[in-house]
Amino acid sequence: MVSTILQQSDIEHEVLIENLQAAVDAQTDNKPSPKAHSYTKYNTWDTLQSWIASISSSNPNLISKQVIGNTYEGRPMIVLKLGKKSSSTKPAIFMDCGIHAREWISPAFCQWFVKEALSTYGSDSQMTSLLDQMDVFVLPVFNVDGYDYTHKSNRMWRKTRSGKSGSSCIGADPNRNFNAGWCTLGASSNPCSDTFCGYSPESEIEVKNVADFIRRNKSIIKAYLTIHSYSQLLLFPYSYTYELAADHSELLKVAEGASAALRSLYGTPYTSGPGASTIYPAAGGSDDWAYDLGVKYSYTFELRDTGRYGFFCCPSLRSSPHARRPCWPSSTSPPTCRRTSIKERNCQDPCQLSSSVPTPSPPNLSAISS
Ligand code: 0X9
Ligand code: ZN
Repeated sequence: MVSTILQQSDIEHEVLIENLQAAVDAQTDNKPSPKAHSYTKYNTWDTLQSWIASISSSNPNLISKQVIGNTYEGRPMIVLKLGKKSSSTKPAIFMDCGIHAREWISPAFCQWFVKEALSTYGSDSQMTSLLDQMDVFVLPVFNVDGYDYTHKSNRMWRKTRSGKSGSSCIGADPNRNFNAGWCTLGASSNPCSDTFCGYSPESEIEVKNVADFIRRNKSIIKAYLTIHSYSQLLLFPYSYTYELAADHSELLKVAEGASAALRSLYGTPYTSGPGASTIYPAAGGSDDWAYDLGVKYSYTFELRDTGRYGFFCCPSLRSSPHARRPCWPSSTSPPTCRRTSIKERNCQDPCQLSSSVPTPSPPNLSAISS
C-alpha cells in the first residue's frame, strides 16, 4: 500500500523489511506466562528478574548480586558482580546495558556475556585470567521502566518513564542526563523530545543510582563500558566537545585493538573514534561523565546492525549471517549507514568499504588492571 503510493508518486524507495510484524513477533517468546528465559530471544523484565535470581544462586563462587537502588516506577536496579572471590580488593570493570529502552540487543548482550563468563571460566585462559585478576560489575538493564514499557506498550520508547507535574510529556534521555557538559550540545530542553536532558543533571533516579555506585567504587573501577545499538561503532570521549581527550591516543589504540578482535570472528566491521566526530556531538552521556570522573578506559559500544533492521535487529541473535561476508552482490547488499543524529542515517554501499581483516593479538590485561 505505502509502496504503491510511493511508486505512483515516482519516489525512489526500497523495502528493507517485508513483514515487520513477523520480525518483531519472532524476537519474543509468545507463549503464555511463565515465559522461559532464552539467550537467543529478547526476554521481558519479569523473565530477566527470575534469570538474575537463578543465575546468581547457582554460581555462588563466581557471581553475586546487589540492588543499587530502585527506578522511578519502583523496580530494582540489579548489578551482578562476576569474578573469583578474593581476600584483597580487585580492580574492576563496570558495564551497563539497556540505557535506551528500545535497544533490545543491548540487555541481550549483557545476558550473553554473563553466560559466557560463567561457562568458560576455568577452560578459556583469557576469561579465567580476567575473572581471577578483576571483577566485572554488570548492570543487565539500566532503564528498567523504559524496557518494560517497550515490551508492553511502545516498542520504540527510548527514555525513562519519569513524570513531572505541569508537563504531559514523560521521561528524559538517561544518556543526556549525566553531568558532563549537561544539555549544552546535541540534547534538548524540551520534555517532549526523545533527547530531553532532564530538569537537572542526575534528575533521573536511574542515572543518580548508577552515578552514586560508580562514585562509591571509583578507586577500583578502571574501565566503564556502556552498551547501545545500533551502528557498529566503538566510541570514546568526548561527545560533549570536539576537543580530544587527554588520553586520546591510548583510547584509540585500545579501541582499534578491540575492533580488530571483534572483526576477526565473523568479519563484522566496527569503526572507532571519539563520539562527537564519529557519531554526533551529544552532551550528558555516561561515557564522558565516567571519563571526567577519572575512569580512563571509558567506551560506548553501538552494537549491530548498521541500519537494515536497526532497533529490530537481529533476525537471529545467535549469529549474524550478513556479518560473515562484508560484501554481497549489490542487489541483496544490506546498507551500511553512518548516523548524524539519533534518527538520521547516511547509507553507503558496503562493497566500497575495506574488507581486510587484521589478526588481533589477545588483550593485555595488565594495562588496565594496574
Ligand atoms: O545518542 C546516544 O546516546 C548514543 N547513540 S544511540 O543511538 N544508542 O542513542 C551515542 C552515545 C555516545 N556518547 C555520548 N553522546 N556521550
Ligand atoms: Zn542508545
